[in-house]
Amino acid sequence: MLHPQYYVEKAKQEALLTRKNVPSADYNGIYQRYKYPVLTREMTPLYWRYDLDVNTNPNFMERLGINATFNSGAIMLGDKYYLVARVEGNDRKSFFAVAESDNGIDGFRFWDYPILLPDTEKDETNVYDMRLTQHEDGYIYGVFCSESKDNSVNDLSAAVAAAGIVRTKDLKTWERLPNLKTLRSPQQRNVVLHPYFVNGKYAFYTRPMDDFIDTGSGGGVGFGLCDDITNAVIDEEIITSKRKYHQITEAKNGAGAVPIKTDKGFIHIAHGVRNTAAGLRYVLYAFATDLNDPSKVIAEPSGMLLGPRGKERVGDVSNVVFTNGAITRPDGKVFIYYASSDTRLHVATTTIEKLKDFVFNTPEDPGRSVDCVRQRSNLIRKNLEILRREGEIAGSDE
Ligand code: M1P
Repeated sequence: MLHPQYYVEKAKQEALLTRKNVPSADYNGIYQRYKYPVLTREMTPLYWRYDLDVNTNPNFMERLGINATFNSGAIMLGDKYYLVARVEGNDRKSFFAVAESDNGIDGFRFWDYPILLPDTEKDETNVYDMRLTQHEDGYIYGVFCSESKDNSVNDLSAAVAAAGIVRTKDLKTWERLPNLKTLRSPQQRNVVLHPYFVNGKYAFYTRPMDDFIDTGSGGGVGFGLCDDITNAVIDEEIITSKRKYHQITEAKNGAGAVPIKTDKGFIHIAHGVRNTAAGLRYVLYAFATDLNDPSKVIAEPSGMLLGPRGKERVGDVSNVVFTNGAITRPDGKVFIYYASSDTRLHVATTTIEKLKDFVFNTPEDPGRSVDCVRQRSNLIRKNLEILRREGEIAGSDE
């Protein structure tokens, strides 16, 4: 016999899991946001949270609550869409869990069990933000943040972030490899494995950091090569997409989704962070790197690609959007999975053609207000001429 409340909660959850997602009313021509999140904590199975035994849980209480489902790696295998989500328990520890959908915009259901990573890093306390790379060597790699307490200083909150590496062929059996070593950077987060060999080596986008939160002298998104992924060591990182004063990357930035290959270059969807009186504000931005030299930025459109809007602004860590996964379908449609405020996961859809148009045809940030006004005035002048010509407005120029 099950507790009567089980059936109430089950019905509520089933309504949520079977709800059709619909495009939101927002328009920008670049991507289509969707109205409902694709993953929320309420979508995690009841049997992850409740003890269903009426003898040991007569009040039908959540015993192991789930606080959030967010920053997901994403991959398409066959005709199914898979997310490897960051799931955070009420105990603040994150773990990974696979959710599967037939269409990528709704109907995501978690597999029965979360991923139990091989326990090879004994000091590791927390894991999060897995990027899934389908590498040309035949493996699917998961690169994630592996966080441990920093015992070298007398500070209870001090932590060390490193890049953990696992690999799989089916998202079910995971082989853990040693954490990435970057000889010149004491900490790493937001590390992404490039899907192709570069000069015969494995190539990683890194994020050199002096400290757990502050990137300090780290100049932006790094890039480094390593010979052997089973013992990955990078001795030199060069900076690709740079942090810039008074731009959206001023405080820090980090690689996000695995770069998307196009005929004009690799398109990257990353995050940029600025500091405000209300704390850090995270937005998504895009840039492109060269097909032959994926460390070289060849286009960087001005400003953000996607920022927190409406309800997305509020959550456990408010004013944040963050991505670590996108799926490119064979037909060129792109699904960008982004989390809002470290609380729930959303999808925005676009195409390779639109991303190319955005990245290569949007002007760069000129860096100063006066130049931004000139840039915008040129656009306005051109548009007013068009509107006059089309009879939308009357009068002559000036
Ligand atoms: O809280 C916002 C994000 O903060 C971190 O990103 P970064 O290393 O760039 O500061 C990550 O912990 C990420 O998970 C989180 O969403």
